[in-house]
Amino acid sequence: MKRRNLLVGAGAALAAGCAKVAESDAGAAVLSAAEDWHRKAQRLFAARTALAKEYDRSDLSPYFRGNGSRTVDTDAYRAALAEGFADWRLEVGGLVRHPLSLSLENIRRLPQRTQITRHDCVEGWSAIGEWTGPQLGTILEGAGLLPQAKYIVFRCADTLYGSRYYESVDLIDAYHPQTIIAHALNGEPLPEKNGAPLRMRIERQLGYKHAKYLTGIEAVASLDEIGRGEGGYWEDRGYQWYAGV
Ligand SMILES: Nc1nc2c(c(=O)[nH]1)N[C@H]1C(S)=C(S)[C@@H](COP(=O)(O)O)O[C@H]1N2
Ligand SMILES: [Mo]
Repeated sequence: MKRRNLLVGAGAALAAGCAKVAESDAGAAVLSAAEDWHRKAQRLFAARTALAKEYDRSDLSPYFRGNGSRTVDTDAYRAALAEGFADWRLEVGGLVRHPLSLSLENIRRLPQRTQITRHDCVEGWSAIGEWTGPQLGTILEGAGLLPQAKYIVFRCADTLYGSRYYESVDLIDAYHPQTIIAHALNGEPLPEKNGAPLRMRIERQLGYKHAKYLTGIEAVASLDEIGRGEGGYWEDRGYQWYAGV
């Protein structure tokens, strides 16, 4: 009761204050600018959290091509592939309370999401595939992000023209419900060319954001010190960091 009275009192004082500010032209301008900003922020947030279109099984592309790296050219990867990735680990670290080291079995036992989406590559081709895996959000919850964490970096096993592939997203995309760590394509374990054993699906963005051959997930406060500092392999070579589709 006391608390409520306090709140009502504060609200009334605030309303009175606002009415006074609004009396002056400058005050009214500030208030309407604030409302405008709030409306724009709201619209932007709604746009960023909206779901990508999901398709039916009848829409599946008969063949989902492999692009960029189609394998990892190391003896360790060939050995891992031969033994069905029994020892593959996904390391989750950086600005987290509880660093994790997850096996494929751990990842398959988490709650799963399956989604049929269209992949769009900047090179001008698209393909529709069905992806299955846990939401990245579930794993981040388990690891416990520290308040300083602003971006999630995806580490990959492959090198392209001599540099390690990597990618990153902000926390809106990290917690987007369709952002999953896929271990299956069209109901089968992920093929080698499509990033076996694990690859990201970042459904609101272009193909190059979807890191394949995933080995690590790292929470960071800044992207400046990673790679050449632009947030991803292709971003370091001039592509947009935010590649919305
Ligand atoms: N590790 C890694 N991830 C990668 C790439 C790559 O070369 N290496 N290529 C990217 C690009 S440009 C696209 S279009 C998609 C291709 O995914 P796909 O091979 O399953 O078609 O993976 C993206 N993720
Ligand atoms: Mo691409």
